[in-house]
Amino acid sequence: MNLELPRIYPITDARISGISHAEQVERLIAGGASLIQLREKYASPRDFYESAAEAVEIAKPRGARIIINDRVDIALALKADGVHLGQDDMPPEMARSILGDSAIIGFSTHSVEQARGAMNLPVDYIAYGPIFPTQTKEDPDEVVGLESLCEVRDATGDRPLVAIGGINENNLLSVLDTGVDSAVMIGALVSDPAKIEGRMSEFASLSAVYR
Ligand code: TZP
Ligand code: MG
Repeated sequence: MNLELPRIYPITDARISGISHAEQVERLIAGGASLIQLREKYASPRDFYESAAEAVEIAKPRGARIIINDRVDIALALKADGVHLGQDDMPPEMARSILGDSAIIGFSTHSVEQARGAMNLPVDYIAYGPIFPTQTKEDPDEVVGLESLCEVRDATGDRPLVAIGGINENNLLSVLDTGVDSAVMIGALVSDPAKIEGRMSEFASLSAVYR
């Protein structure tokens, strides 16, 4: 469990961007992304499997890693690099036993208590949020804020920690200042499909000072 995370961790969203996961992955990689999560809350498992397969095809030869949101079965079938699980998804211990030691497993937490609890789980990184209000997630948990993020940073030691929720060009540096390993972004990166590559590369250079 010694995962090196890039400072910017994009997640795809086919609804917000209006383009496929594969197209988003292509543009994000062109802008410098090296780790991308595919998140699909509306398509059927079959459609998600098919669109994720296309995205993995794009990412593999370009050396970018793909994490599948929610679906351990799809991650396994596609030999994706890992899975991202929430509090109500399959337990991380079970995902670990299915996917093996080399898979990246990420786990969402929404309170200091949950983040502390995640330290006892076989997960490669802990996600914490929403840090700021977000329009992207339906029925989001309560906003946790930057102060609480600092508390979670202290509580998680050297376990990789990523921040999520409402992160954009105006608050990115304040998030990275807390010492988190990555800022996860959806809307700020993919909501205008014509700007995905440019925004990814802009955020990557803005965050380069934290390397
Ligand atoms: N989990 C907590 S907030 C969130 C998720 C999936 C949505 C983040 O999207 P955005 O557009 O970066 O606020
Ligand atoms: Mg989930």
